[in-house]
Amino acid sequence: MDGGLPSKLLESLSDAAGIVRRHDFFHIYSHYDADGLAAAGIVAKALAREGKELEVTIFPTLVDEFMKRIEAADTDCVIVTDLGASYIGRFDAMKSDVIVLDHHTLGDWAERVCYANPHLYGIDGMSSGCGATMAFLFAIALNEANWDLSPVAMAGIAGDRQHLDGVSGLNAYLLEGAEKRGLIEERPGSLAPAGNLATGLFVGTDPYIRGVSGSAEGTAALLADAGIKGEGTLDGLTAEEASRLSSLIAVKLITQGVSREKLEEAARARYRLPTWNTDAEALAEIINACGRCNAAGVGVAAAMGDKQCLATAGEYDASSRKAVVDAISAIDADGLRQMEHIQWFDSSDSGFTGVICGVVMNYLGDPAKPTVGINGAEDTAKISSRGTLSQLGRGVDLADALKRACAAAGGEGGGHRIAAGGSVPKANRDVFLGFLDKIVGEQIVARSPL
Ligand SMILES: [Mn+2]
Repeated sequence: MDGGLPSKLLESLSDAAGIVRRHDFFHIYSHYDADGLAAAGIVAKALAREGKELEVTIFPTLVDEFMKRIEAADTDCVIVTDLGASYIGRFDAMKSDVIVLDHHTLGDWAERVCYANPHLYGIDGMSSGCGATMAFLFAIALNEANWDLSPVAMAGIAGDRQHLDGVSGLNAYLLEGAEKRGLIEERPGSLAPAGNLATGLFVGTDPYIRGVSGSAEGTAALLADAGIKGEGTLDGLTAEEASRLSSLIAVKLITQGVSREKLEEAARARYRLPTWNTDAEALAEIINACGRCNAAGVGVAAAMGDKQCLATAGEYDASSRKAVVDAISAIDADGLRQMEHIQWFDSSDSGFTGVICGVVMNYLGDPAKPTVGINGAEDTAKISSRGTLSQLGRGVDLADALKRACAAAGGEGGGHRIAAGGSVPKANRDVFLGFLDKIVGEQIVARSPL
């Protein structure tokens, strides 16, 4: 590996490779989103290539109950990806060798654990290095031949939305090396969806186009307005057709109040993965669908390149995309509740809370307030929240707000400043919302000039 990476990171990665060589069996723990499943797939593939045996366990988030399971498992070596930053002290106290490859906000410093996290080197783990990036860097430290896993890591990057503002930091190191090897190709962006246009517009939610997304009539009308007939794909359009379609979508998004910042982001560059015959966002989508459909194992196997699991993952994706677009249309109709500093919706019937939360924040909600989704289908309500960069600029920190509001309501929470989650007893939902509204209000006041 060259000198493009921080020396402290290189040191940890080489320690990790050393630890791997000392053991034959590994237990990998990871997170159930696209980034976490991609990270687990990358580590599993790299270990399998070394002839190692392994087991993978996926958690929706790392909470005390799951931490106790990791502590109780009798394994010589534990590898934790896309999780763990807030439990470093507990990992340190374990008898097994532990490798943590995370990118979440720092908690304790590691004394004994082999720990790699972009934040440790002054690199922003929210934008410039994700769980899959760290897993990939670990994989190439183990063996340079693992560069072919970079497309999976790019899917993890896309899954954690770290490509939106241009690829930077550790992700740029990955992209540059992968482009050189012909494994990832950057393509110019468009507001029109990849693949079949009619299907993509109908089930697409990024961007969510009011009156088009989720509506067969709306989709047909938009394509007719753009003068596009039949089963077109973006690649098959003339330059004039493509630009007419993109402009019509832009007008609709501006009319529904989408910010210029968001519009530019929606027309972001795409990353084609030739060895996977898809693009990074599409691969992230189908891996993510597995986590959401309680089939995390399929997601890990798909990330490892298993053809049959990739096909199954594609089916999960198609059905979940329809459910998501329907749920968002319902929230758009009258499902978004406004509080003073936050806005929230109930997703107990639909699930998909995190995904919906992102779409509502970006395309439908009040851009000034963080969006919160609450799934109260079970006794423990699961919470997702999303903010925007401009909210962060005004002092909003959802990692801190969720951590404190969940704790105050008898639960646990945390994550990133711009996107955080947690859980509370369902009966305490309104208590939680009250605390969260107050905390976010205080964060904004604390930042405001006197
Ligand atoms: Mn992640």
